[in-house]
Formats: sequence, structure tokens, C-alpha cells
Amino acid sequence: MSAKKKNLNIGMIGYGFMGRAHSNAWRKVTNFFEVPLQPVLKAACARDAAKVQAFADQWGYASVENDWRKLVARRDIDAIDICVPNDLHLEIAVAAAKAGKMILCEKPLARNTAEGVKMCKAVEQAGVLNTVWYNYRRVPAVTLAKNIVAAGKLGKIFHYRANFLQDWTISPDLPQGGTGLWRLDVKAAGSGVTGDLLAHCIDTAIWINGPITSVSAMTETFIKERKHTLTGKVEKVGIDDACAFLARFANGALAIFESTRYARGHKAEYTFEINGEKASIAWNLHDLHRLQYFDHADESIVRGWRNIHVSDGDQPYMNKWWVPGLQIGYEHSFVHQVADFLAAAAKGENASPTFREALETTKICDAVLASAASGRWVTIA
Ligand code: SOE
Repeated sequence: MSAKKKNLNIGMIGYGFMGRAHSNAWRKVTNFFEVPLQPVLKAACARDAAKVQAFADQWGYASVENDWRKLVARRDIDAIDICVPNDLHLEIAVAAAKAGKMILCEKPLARNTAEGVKMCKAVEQAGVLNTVWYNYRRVPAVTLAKNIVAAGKLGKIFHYRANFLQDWTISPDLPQGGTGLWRLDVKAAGSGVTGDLLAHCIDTAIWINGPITSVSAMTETFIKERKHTLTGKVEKVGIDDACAFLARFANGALAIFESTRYARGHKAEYTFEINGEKASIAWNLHDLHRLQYFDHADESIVRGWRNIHVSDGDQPYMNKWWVPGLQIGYEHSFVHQVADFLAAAAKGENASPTFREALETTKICDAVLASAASGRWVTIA
């Protein structure tokens, strides 16, 4: 550990899929990035004492807590990393902000806008650094897409198209609720694919193409009842299993978004395509290190879609990794988020997206669900 760097003591709440992805990022970041703060895995926290101890041992956390309130109250913790189901984000974030901790919250920010507004107020009143883990922004090919659009290479944007397709909830025997399945329980998750998957698509879209002004959506819950893991009873399913919506951007572009957990054969297929006056770009999470690019300015006899292998040192983040031609993967997007967070935190600044920025995505998710319920276009407030 560097003697010169100031430590940043991390308190991790949760040990599931995201607890692992974030812990990996905290552990790896200093090996590859010259960050000004040294993250220290100080404590992992979860209710299940045996499981959280095993997690702490595996990932190198120095201590464990079984009550997040105790973790938040600890004076030796600087930053709280929230990796628990969505229904706990608000309470933990508000308490952590009051305790003066920096907060990194897993996406989506909250179950709905009302909760998100309270979270924004809490971090802003306390003046604590805050960010939300929308990790796909920091896949180098996605960051490159953002940079290409920002540089004006596409010209006026006409269309934005995004999908996030999965197939893991097709079986009616799958219960809802509890560890691993809280995403099917509307009380814990807030919504289904809209908050879980379309939130990613929306975050990337508004980051690259600016504000969305109105939406018209349809949703469906294909399996209406499922056994609840916690109650043992068959209960109504409150989440959206699938959602498709049309949108208008403030810059005049039209958009189509679709997400489902019922697209047999698709495991985590997040794709987007942007069509502009001068050029188009397309990206697919299943090939995440590639960016497809079509430039109308190319000489006509060689004009066509370029398949850019994003691994060169002058492409985003790539000079920190291997040598040109050698690609990186999913977990690196989290490492990049941590690297950006630490660089900003050392200056007392926030890394994007802040809670306030991520609230925009939550507002759009709420508008999408409201539109699906009413059958009408909804304007984003
Ligand atoms: C759901 O299966 C899920 O894990 C989301 O919760 C993540 O945010 C997404 O990145 C992958 O799919």
C-alpha cells in the first residue's frame, strides 16, 4: 500500500452479484490506474453472519457488520457502497449522508422518483460525494460512442434505438422475492425490466443524446402470479416482465426502447444504435469491446460499416490496460467507475452520474410506467 496516498475506507453493504463486481473494482483499481486515494476494504455488511463472513474472507474485507446502521455509524468508514435491493437504497443513503459518508449507490437510484428526490436532498444537504453505478457508460466502446457523438461526427441525430433482452424469468415455477429473486418482487424492486434493464438504456441514451422529453409505453406481465419466497404464498406479480416505449429527445431525435426477460435465447443482450445525418454507430454488450461505425464521408467505393476493435491506447481507458489489440470485459467498466470516482473525490468533486443526474433516469422510468398504465403519451416533468 502506498505510504503517500490517503486511504479511503470502504463499507460495502450486500454481497451478491453487484457486491462482487464492486469489490473486484475496489481491489483492482490501484493496480492499473494512478488514483490519488487508496481504497481500503474496511468492512462488509449483510444480515447473514456466516455468508457475509465468507464474502469478507474471499474478497479481503478487514471486518464484518450484520446491521447496516452499525456500519454507517462507524467512524473508520469513509464511503458506503450500497449493493442491496432497491427498497433499501433510500433509508441507507439518507442515513449515510447524515453520517457524512460518501455514497456509491447501485442502480437504479431508487424505486421511484419520490424516493430519488429524498436521496438527492439528503446528499446535497449533507454535502457528501455521491454517485450511482451505471457501469455501462464506462465500457470503453460506449464511452467512445459518447465522445464521437459529442465531437459532432454524427451531425444531427435522427434516431436512437436500444434493447435490453433477457430470458431468465420465463418459467412460471420461478418464485418471486428473497435473495436472487427480489427483482421479481415489485415491493423490493419498484418495477420490473423498466427499472432494472431499461434504466441502463435510458442512462446511456440521455448521457449520449441529451434529455428525453416525452414517452409512450406499453408493458406486460406475462406471468400474473408466482409463489413468494418469503411468505410461501402464491402472490400477484406486480412487475413489468416486458416494456417497449417510444420517446422524443429534446434535440428532435426519435427513439424506440425495448426490454424483456422473455426473449428466449437472449441472456443480457443490451444493444443500441444511433443514426445521424453524417454517420451511425451501433454497440452490443455481447461484443462489448467493439463499436460499429458507418461514416457517410468515406469514399463511396470503400464505404461501409467499420467494426472498430476498441483496444487502442488512445481509445477511452485503454492505455491503462494491456497493449493494442488485447481487449477487456464487463468487470472493467466497474474498475473505470471507481477510478473516475477516486480521481474526482480527491478533488472534492463528484463523478458522474450523481444522484441528481441518475434521478433523471428514474423520472423517465416513472413516466414510462405511467404511460403504460394510462395508454397516453407522458411529458417528462
Ligand atoms: C438483471 O439480470 C441484471 O443483473 C441487472 O440487474 C443488471 O443491472 C444488468 O447489468 C444485467 O442484468
